[in-house]
Amino acid sequence: MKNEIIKIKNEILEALNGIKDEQVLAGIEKKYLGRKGSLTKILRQVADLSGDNRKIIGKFANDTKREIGEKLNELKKALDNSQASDSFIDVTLPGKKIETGRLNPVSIVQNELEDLFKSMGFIILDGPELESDYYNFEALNIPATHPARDMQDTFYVDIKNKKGEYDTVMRTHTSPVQVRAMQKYGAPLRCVVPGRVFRSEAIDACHEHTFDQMEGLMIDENISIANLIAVMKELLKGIFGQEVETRVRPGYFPFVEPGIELDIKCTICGGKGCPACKHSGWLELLPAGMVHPSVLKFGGIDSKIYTGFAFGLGLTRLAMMKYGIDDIRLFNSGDLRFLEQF
Ligand code: FA5
Repeated sequence: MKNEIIKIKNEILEALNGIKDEQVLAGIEKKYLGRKGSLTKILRQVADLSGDNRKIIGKFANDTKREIGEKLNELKKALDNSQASDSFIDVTLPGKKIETGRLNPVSIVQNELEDLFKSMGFIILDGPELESDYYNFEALNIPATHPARDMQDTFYVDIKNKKGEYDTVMRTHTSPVQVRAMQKYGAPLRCVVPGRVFRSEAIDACHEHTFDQMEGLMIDENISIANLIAVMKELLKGIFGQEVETRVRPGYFPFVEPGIELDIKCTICGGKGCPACKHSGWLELLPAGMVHPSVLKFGGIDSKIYTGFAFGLGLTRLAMMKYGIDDIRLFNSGDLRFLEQF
């Protein structure tokens, strides 16, 4: 019987060798030490032995059982510990940084303005960047021979019309959407039109060839310049959240009468003069005026009943002034060191 006990002990020790799984361990325990286990069965048989044999074999069997029990407990603890260390989470470690995209500062001010104008009952419209000469100039009271065309030199596109003329341009401003909107919606009308515009321009700290504007248009009965001034004030208050120093002077645009220019005191230099404001202390930001009757006519609106105002906000320059960006070229640079700051 002693030999049989030794054989089972060796069998158990061999089965436990290199064990890594708690369930396998439980299976071995059951197989040998369970109620019907092989070691348990032998231990039961010890009771049938007689005299000294029973004493000696009994002691040997009990020692073996204790030894195996201790070994099993040791292994259980080791397995528990290794599993605990595998699933341990150190909550004091810094988290993994999740990279998120960011909005360009122009998009940020655009979104803020869209919300503001929506709250005043304006709709948000879009227009084509590749525009016809008709909407970009003609319908805005700027015929082909008009000297005002020189104010906005653009990129003409190599597409000819049926008469063999080049009549497609990259739009120089968002104003072409004025007549498009009038033709589509009629009067009364309140809309703003954010978008990209293009000019063949000498580039410097405040002039880009590709920049953003936001057109504003309000047409109704009895609209006056007082309505325009009120909306301009709301616009600046909404973006800057405080009074900013501005000046208004007369401005000439063939599609408004009268026309005004609203300039903002340069927030970069505080009005002392710097490259961002062409050393003048002021930046042209928001030209505007009362819609010219001829433009209303192009839009199919009766100028005897309706009047309206329009403005053409320089959105990129507004973002410069709001965030203290001293060079407009940064916006299109694609430089992440700049873009990641917003
Ligand atoms: C216009 O584009 C007119 N369409 C604005 C308008 C609309 C007047 C409705 C009256 C009624 P202007 O060329 O001044 O106007 O441009 C408007 C604004 O765009 C400027 O005040 C300025 O803030 C911005 N802007 C003009 N040129 C550039 C440029 N090259 N780079 C960056 N911003 C510019």
